[in-house]
Amino acid sequence: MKVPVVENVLKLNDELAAMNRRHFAQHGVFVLDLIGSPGCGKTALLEATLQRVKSDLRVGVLVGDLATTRDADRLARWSNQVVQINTGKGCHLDANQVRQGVARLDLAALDVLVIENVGNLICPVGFDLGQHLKVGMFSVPEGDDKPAKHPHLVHAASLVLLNKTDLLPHVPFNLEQFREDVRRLNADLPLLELSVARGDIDGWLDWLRSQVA
Ligand SMILES: Nc1nc2c(ncn2[C@@H]2O[C@H](COP(=O)(O)OP(=O)(O)O)[C@@H](O)[C@H]2O)c(=O)[nH]1
Ligand SMILES: [Mg+2]
Repeated sequence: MKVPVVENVLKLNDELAAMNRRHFAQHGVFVLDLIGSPGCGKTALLEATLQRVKSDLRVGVLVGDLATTRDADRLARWSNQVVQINTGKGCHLDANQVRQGVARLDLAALDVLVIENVGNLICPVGFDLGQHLKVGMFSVPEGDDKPAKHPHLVHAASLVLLNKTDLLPHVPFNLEQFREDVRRLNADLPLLELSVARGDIDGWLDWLRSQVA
């Protein structure tokens, strides 16, 4: 019987996620799991966030990628609380990897921890990491149909971001359709439209501050 094996793996992950969640609560750290395609701008958003919130929020980042420390190197210019996790062939982070990554951080020095998951709209959705909320991130060049084609992310998320709105005049993208699909899948879900490239991320920063408060 294969099914019990799969259930056991997920059960173990859930137990470790619950442990992570207790650990975060003990230190009063608010934790987000940021999920989006490769290249949608997750690291760019976090780089901008670290620069903009420096004075009022202490933000750390755990960043997952199959290979390289390139994202961590970019982020480490703005915070000394950054850890890269390389997953090899793994298409998502799991609670045990997060547990190991968090051991390298000083949680007492943080208000917020953002986990930048491996770029993928599918695999990360089903894995609890111990986060408080999942954030789904899309971007204009991916096309307006991505929420409709990845409904599980939209269901699981507490916030949806649409990045690269600066490209709206240059690529075919039906913004009304995108908004309508998100609304249809998860009626009360907040949707923030951003352009990290233009520094247009105020809505995100306000949301982040309100969640921590
Ligand atoms: N035009 C445009 N490009 C962006 C924006 N945000 C990020 N990028 C670019 O998108 C590419 C991927 O960004 P990155 O942060 O590495 O994405 P990640 O893979 O989701 O972490 C980089 O070349 C960024 O400069 C944006 O708002 N507009
Ligand atoms: Mg990245």
